[in-house]
Amino acid sequence: RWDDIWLAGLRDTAPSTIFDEIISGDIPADVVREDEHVLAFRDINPMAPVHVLIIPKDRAGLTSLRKATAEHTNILGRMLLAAGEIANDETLGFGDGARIVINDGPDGGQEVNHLHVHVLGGRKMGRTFG
Ligand code: DGP
Repeated sequence: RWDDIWLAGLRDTAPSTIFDEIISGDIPADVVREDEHVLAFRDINPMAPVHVLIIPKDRAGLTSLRKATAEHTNILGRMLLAAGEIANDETLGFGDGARIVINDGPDGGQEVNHLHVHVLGGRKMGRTFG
């Protein structure tokens, strides 16, 4: 059907990743928040006292931010709003600030091909981006 073809076109055919297994519950994760659209959980290899990853539950085309289109405006907004709220919640009692990062593509330091926003906090961040 036409809408199946349309939806297929929006979908990313890249192989599934470990994050799909976290979404399905096959691999456990320390979940910070979950709703219909986004899942947030603690990074297994934290780079700061607070290190949370926010991912879209439906990857639909979003292995990487560079693949995003206007179709993804809603989920991108939800992810950034969640990032701000989680940064506030998780850094209560620490200073004033957090770092919100998206690594994009191999040369951007992205290792898992499922769009994710890093929320880092609980320590003062340096100015270097590696
Ligand atoms: P990036 O390099 O931006 O693709 O970040 C991927 C992050 O995902 C990295 O900081 C480690 C984290 N990570 C990888 N595998 C797992 C996992 O199985 N569980 C959790 N909680 N985090 C993971």
